Amino acid sequence: MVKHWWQEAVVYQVYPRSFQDSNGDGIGDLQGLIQRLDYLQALGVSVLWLNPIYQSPNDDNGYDISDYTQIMADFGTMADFSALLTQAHARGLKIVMDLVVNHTSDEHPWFIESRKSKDNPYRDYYLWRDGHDGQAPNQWQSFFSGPAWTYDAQTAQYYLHLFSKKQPDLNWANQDVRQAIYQMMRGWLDKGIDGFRMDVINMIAKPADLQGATQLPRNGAHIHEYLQEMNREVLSHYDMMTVGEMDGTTPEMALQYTGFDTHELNMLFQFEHMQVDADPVLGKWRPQPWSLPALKAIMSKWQTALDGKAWNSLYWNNHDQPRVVSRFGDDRPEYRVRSAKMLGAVLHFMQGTPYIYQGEELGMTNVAFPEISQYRDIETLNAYHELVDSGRVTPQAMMAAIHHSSRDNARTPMQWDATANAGFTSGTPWLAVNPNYQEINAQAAQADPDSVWHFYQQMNALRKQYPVITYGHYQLLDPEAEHTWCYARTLDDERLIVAANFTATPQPVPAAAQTSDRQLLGNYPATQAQTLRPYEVRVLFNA
Ligand code: TEU
Ligand code: CA
Repeated sequence: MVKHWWQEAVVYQVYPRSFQDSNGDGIGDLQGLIQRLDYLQALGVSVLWLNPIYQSPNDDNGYDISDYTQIMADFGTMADFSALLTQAHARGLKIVMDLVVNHTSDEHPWFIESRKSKDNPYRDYYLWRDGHDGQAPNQWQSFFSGPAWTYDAQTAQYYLHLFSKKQPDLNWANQDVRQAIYQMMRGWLDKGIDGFRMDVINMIAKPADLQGATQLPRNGAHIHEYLQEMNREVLSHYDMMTVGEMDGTTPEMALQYTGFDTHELNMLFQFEHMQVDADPVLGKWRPQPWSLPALKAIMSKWQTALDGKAWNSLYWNNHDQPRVVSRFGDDRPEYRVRSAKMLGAVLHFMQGTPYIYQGEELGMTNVAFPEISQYRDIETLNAYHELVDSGRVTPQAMMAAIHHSSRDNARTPMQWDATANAGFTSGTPWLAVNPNYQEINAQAAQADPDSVWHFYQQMNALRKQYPVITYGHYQLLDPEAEHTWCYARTLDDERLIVAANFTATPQPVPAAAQTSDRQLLGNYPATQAQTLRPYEVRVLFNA
């Protein structure tokens, strides 16, 4: 069996803007993160993935980079970054940076040059096309609402941007672009970072005939060529981990992108399970009820298809997604802690590397700000204006959808304690704190042995002790059951059974979990009783 350190890791995702402010300006920063490293070490995670911390005008909170070699002034300096790296490594924590190279900011020097003239040496760093009859080159709509092309009067051409118009797409067909990116990557790796999470990396390869294309570009013809080149020129020279963000990939594609012997990436984030509650047309802005058999089928398909050939990344939420306890669990006070633990266990006992998004270990919930003016996320604000101003969605329905789906659900500041602004800042936070911080916060959770925090800590500790948690084969045992999820993991003579109740009503214990196996972990006192209590999870072990 092939084994790598990143298969045995637990990754903790830090959204630096919302993690810890150290200087009272209301924005989280690197010194704040350094202050919290002991907390992360105590939780027992092994890798920190930081959302982008490079220089940026923050049209999309750092995903619009104007200088890849500088730290965003709001977050600190390069000296702060070096201190973070040293202090993290001293605690056994690796650092993974976000790599955003599908696009840059329109304020990046490359784009400032590129837009100057058609014969500028940087012109071909981006994707410029003529319009026809005063119209954009094609009908593509950006992910952040409105056309994916913006007209630039200076040279009378349009440039492509799959995201905001301040995020022009790079032209990966240009080998100078690729070499410049590889050089930048080497710079960070030589500084000592331990890996990259690669933003929308399966969108970098655009079709040769951009104008004629009808579908937004994903998994384009040259994508494997580019990733293999990147691997050859950069990745293979370092002891590092990579995870590609890849919406629109299937397990079959993952075998090529992340196969143990394909020399591309180590892991990818698939999105199929993030779509179980979306409308076919309006997507997340018209949330739909979701079904547990559908969720189980997706996760189980990935488990089975990759086993022995590639490696899953396991996540329930991140900075773009709603909080999992509000989405797949039950965030009412009586069930929040139980359902958050149940979801944690169901995810962490599957095969793959688990990713914890900041605050998930506290059971942090979605937020429901009453006014659109309280939101900061560009995707949310643009969608509100597009759908409400055109009359397609009522303001009430849109606010309800935002409360369910907005990216700001995940971005409210980390809840550290019950003092003003949850201990996140002494100033005014850039995005308001969730009003439930007096009850839900790290200090309270660390003081309570029954908290979600201690449960996550226990899972992290068990992973180090039982190889079956990392390497065991997965088998779904109750595909049809509507309210429970039961699966097995096996490795040599070791077997784990996980049985979970996804509802607030008692459910029969799935047949496979009716054993005398020892309970390794649970969110109720252990019992042989034949019912799973509300949101109960049992992890049973036999060797
Ligand atoms: O997200 C990619 C992406 O596809 C998002 O638009 C996603 O579909 C959406 O947020 C879910 O509603 C990545 C980053 O994670 C995101 O934060 C950035 O805004 C985006 O790329 C552009 O860089
Ligand atoms: Ca700050």
